[in-house]
Amino acid sequence: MDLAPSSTDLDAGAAHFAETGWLLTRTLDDAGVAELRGWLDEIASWPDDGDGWMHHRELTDAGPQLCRSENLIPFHAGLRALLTTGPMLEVASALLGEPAVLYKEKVNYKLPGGAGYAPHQDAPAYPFIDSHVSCMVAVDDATLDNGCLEVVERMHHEVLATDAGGCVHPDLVASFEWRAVEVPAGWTLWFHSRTPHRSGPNASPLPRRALYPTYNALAEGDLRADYYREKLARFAAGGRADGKVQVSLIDDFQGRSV
Ligand SMILES: O=C(O)CCC(=O)C(=O)O
Repeated sequence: MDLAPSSTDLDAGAAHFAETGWLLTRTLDDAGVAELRGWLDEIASWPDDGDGWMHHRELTDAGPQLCRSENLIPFHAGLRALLTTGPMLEVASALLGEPAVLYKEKVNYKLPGGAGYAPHQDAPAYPFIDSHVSCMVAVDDATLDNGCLEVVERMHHEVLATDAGGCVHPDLVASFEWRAVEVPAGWTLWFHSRTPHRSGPNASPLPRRALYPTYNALAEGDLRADYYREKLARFAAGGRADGKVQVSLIDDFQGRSV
C-alpha cells in the first residue's frame, strides 16, 4: 500500500524542498513495492505497437534492452490510481504549494549495463510550464553501483546555461558539488524541474528500475495530453545525430541507439 505522510511531515518536507530543491519520502511499504514490481513487469511485456504507450530501447553489451516506457496511466488502472490520487498527489501538491496535476509519467529500467544521464535540468525538456515537481520512486534500491541520481542542492531557482544538447554547460558542471542520493526501494526522491541532476550507468548485475511521475500546478492547466502530443511531434521531426537513443526533448540520455 502507499503510505500517507502526516501534515507535520508534509510541512517540514515542503520547507526542506523549498530550501534545497530535493526531498526524500517513503511512499510504499514492502507489499506496495512487490505490487509495483509486478506492474512494471506487466508494462515491460506490452507490445511496441500499442494504443499510445511508448517503449524505448538502448544497445548494451548484452544486446538491446528496454530503457524507458512512458505514457502509461491511460492503460494501467493501478498506476493511474497511485500517481493521480492519494499520498503521491498530496506530496506533489504540498511541494508546489497548491493542488497538483500529473504532467507526465515514465519508467526508467536501467537494466544491467544500462546507460546513465548527463547533467541536466528537466525544465528545458518540459514545454508549456516553467515549474514542475518530479520524483523518482525507487522500484529497486538505487545505489552508487547501479546508477542512483546525483543532485545539486539549492540550484533550483533558475534555468542554467546549456550545451548544444540542452544539458548543463560543462563549465557549470565542473563547478558544482554533486550529491549522490541512494534511495531504498519504496522511497521517493522528489526534485524540482530546475534541480540539476545526473546519474551513472548500472554497473551491477541487477536492474535499477524507477518510476518517474512529474506534476505541475493544476491552476496552470492539465497539460498531460498536450505534452505527449508535442513530444511525439518533435520526435517525428528528427532524432539525435550523436548515435544515442532519443528518449527526451533534450539529449540527456547516454544510451546507445539500437
Ligand atoms: O534514471 C536515471 O538514472 C536518471 C533519469 C533522469 O535524469 C531523467 O529521466 O531525466
